[in-house]
Amino acid sequence: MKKALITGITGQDGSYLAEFLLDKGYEVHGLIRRASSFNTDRIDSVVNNSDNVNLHYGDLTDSSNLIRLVKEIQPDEIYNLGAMSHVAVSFESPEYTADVDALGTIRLLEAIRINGLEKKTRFYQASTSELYGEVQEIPQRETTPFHPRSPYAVAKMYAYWITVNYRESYGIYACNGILFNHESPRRGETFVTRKITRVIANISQGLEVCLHLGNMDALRDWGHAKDYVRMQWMMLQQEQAEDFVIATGKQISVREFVRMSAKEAGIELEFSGEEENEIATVVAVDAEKAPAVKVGDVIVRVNPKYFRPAEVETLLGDPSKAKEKLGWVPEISVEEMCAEMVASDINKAKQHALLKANGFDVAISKES
Ligand code: NDP
Ligand code: GDR
Repeated sequence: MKKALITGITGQDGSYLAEFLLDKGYEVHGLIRRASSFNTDRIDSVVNNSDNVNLHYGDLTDSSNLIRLVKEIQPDEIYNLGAMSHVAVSFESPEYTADVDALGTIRLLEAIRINGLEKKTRFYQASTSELYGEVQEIPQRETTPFHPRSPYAVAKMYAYWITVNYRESYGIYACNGILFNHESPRRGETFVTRKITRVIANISQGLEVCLHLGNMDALRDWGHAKDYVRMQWMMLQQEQAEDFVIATGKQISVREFVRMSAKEAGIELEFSGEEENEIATVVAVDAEKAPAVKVGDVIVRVNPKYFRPAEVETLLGDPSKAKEKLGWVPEISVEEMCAEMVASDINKAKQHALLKANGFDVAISKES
């Protein structure tokens, strides 16, 4: 039975990857952080239903912990998905972001080396399209130069190159998946797609009145996390370690994702105004689907507090290498993904609305 260690197992990708590896017959080990409240929601069902998942307390900032865990587990594969993964937050916490995202990667690679596992343990690094930042070429491929635009992306650039360096220096099977944005109903609530589907769902059920966003012109190449974790595993099953771009090859704007999500929830929107004054007004509504919404309601506004000190305006990946060498193609379209996310968030919003209607106190988190 192969053993895999996943950092970031409690996150979006970690939870899908754990399920995927268990299906493949792996013994899965996951690093979890001690928190003041439960932080294992995304993996509770898989942990409760399998004897092959083992959770270990630890942190990417704690070398001795990582060295000991790698020694005890002797993993065949390590997936380094753990990170302070929010680009906007990295401007608030740049040093911590570097510690976790950049140095955390070298700590893990050193744990492999210190334990003499260079020939046994394969290493996957969660690299990112944010490396391209101010894009130098459209679409972006493995050979496109990097120009990171945030403390997060700069930290991930160190992680990218140290992974390449340990492959070249010590012969470790170490590779980077340069993944473009990928989403799902399990996406963190403050990333833009999930914020949109969550707040639109709440608005449709009368729990919130307006969605406040930053730059709606931003263009992203959005795929589904389920498709992308499959590729993370595929990358570790080759003869030679190599880096791959994982993307859909299509892009849409944040505004288009808002329009698509609202339509899924039975709401037709018209956008007007520019930049900080842009709004979206309801022009038609399916009263059965969105009982709390009326024609003429303004349900989307721009709030400059969500603008970033430096923005990544456009990202579009070229996944040809992954297709040619690994036969990987994404199976879930952005439209299907959006529909799945809206349905999931409407389900949650309906539960909250029902509780509220029956006199229970329901606090809707405004953290965004
Ligand atoms: P999430 O934010 O959902 O998950 C991040 C995970 O990292 C969580 O399990 C979190 O734990 C854990 N973590 C955070 N800080 C530490 C730390 N100090 N020590 C140990 N673990 C820590 O991210 P995703 O699942 O979306 O992304 C997975 C990886 O892929 C990340 O590295 C991200 O940067 C990268 N990536 C993501 C893309 C995307 O579009 N989703 C695209 C490209 C790259 P906790 O639950 O306790 O907070
Ligand atoms: P990103 O994702 O920064 O690409 O990083 P995010 O969803 O946060 O932003 C995408 C784009 O939407 C714009 N935007 C907003 N973003 C957020 N979060 N909240 C808003 O209100 C809002 N309004 C507009 C942003 O400015 C941006 O242009 C994600 C993370 O998962 C990273 O870890 C990963 O490496 C990259 O994707 C690829």
